[in-house]
Amino acid sequence: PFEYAPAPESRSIVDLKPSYGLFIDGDFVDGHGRAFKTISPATEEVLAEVAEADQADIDAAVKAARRAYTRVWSKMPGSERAKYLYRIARIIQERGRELAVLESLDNGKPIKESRDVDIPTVAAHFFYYAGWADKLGYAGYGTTPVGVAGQVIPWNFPLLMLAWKIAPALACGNTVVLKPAETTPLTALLFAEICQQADLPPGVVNIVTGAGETGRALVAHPDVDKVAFTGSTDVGRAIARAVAGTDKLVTLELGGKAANIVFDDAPIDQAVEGIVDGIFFNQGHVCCAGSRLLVQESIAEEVLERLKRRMSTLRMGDPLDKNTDVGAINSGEQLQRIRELAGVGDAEGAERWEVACDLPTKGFWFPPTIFTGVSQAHRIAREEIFGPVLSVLTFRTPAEALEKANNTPYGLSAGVWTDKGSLILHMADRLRAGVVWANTFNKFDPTSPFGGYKESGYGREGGRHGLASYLKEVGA
Ligand code: TXE
Repeated sequence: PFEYAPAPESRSIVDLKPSYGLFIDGDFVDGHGRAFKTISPATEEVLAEVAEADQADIDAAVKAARRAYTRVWSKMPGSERAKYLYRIARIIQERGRELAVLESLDNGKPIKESRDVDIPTVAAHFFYYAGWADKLGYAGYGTTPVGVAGQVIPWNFPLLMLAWKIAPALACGNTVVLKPAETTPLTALLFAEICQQADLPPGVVNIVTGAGETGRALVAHPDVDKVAFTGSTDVGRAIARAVAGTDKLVTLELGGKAANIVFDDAPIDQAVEGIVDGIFFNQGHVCCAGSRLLVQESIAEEVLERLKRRMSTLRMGDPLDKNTDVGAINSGEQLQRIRELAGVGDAEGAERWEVACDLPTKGFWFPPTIFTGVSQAHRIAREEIFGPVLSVLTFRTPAEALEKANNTPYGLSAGVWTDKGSLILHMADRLRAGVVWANTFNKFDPTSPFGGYKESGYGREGGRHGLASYLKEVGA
């Protein structure tokens, strides 16, 4: 049976306080809303109590951000801003283990992912955008920052989504008010401490915790010039409606239903690794997850057999155990959503196969699962499950693969596995997805833009293109 064995030696490097305030104007202050608890999804243990920002708190945070923008940050030479960003990047590296443990505790993701993927990529974003801060005249997007950015992020990559939002905003001379997701506020609050440690001028970064109401107040605030959101398509739509008719700039990074397309000449073992990584990395809580496997009919049986064998070796359990491959589902609500959609898969006649393992009685868990016999009409082939659930479809020709891959309201990412370079180019040209990976999946780099087509949102984050979201034409 599954035994949950805490790893006290890792846990002890995190200095958890019983309660946390809001980070406004360089200081931690009490919130006026009702404090809420954040728990470890692996054990349901309460980690800390966190303040909720109400309208008055949002007003104070936006005011502080405006003051810092006008008086300090936008006036500072880019080379000076760069120094702060480099300093933040270095502190993130120095405190990397602490950040990784806190991320895994609050989010439920395996420590080897937070330690080896999330935190290094967070640091890389600050290093990368620090390098842009004094070169923006060359970016080709005009040279003026936008002003105060209101940023709302989700719980799947709490610190990485923060870095995607804050690093480019600050490099360009904007100030920010950021709201982390209500289930994962702790690393954003530790980041606030890091801003203090880096002597970042007060008000340049403000962190307001709370749920949807807090987010709604932030994006609607009249003195917020730019809204950046990552989260569900429904909330993205609500935000687009809320800012319609204002002159706020908006970028939205929403859901996905990516196709991972495997042709019969693909290196199969490599493809199987990519399929596993594509859907089980971060428990499938990934907007660009390869949640639809499109496999060429002639090799489908062999791929599925090898895939099941490989899935059986995945270790699920304590997020702080370094051997864990699959951690906990982030919340009870998300677990419920995954269960419901998987149940719809059963009801619609798809065949479920899951890794046999005893699930712990505490915490939120869902085993790595695949559905075969899936047709395009099935809801599990169309809707984002945002969990460790793969829907398998087959195809015969590249044209059929393209038709199926593009048959989705989303368009965030796709993967192509083949030995033929010409086929990769052919597919990449025709896939309606912001990112197309070839013979790999889920690779992120600060130099590369990321963003969606269709209902996956608009605007790009990362790379030179990510600067466009935080700069405007002079005089505009
Ligand atoms: O998202 P929400 P949830 C998808 C995924 C998941 C589903 C629901 O399919 O199952 O969304 O997740 C804040 N105005 N993705 O409910 O509600 C909220 O507090 C302003 C894909 O967690 O969109 C949080 O900080 N903000 C996705 C953030 O929005 C509001 C990542 C995201 O929460 C708000 C997450 C409002 N009216 C979920 N309502 C991706 N693209 O990676 C909520 N929020």
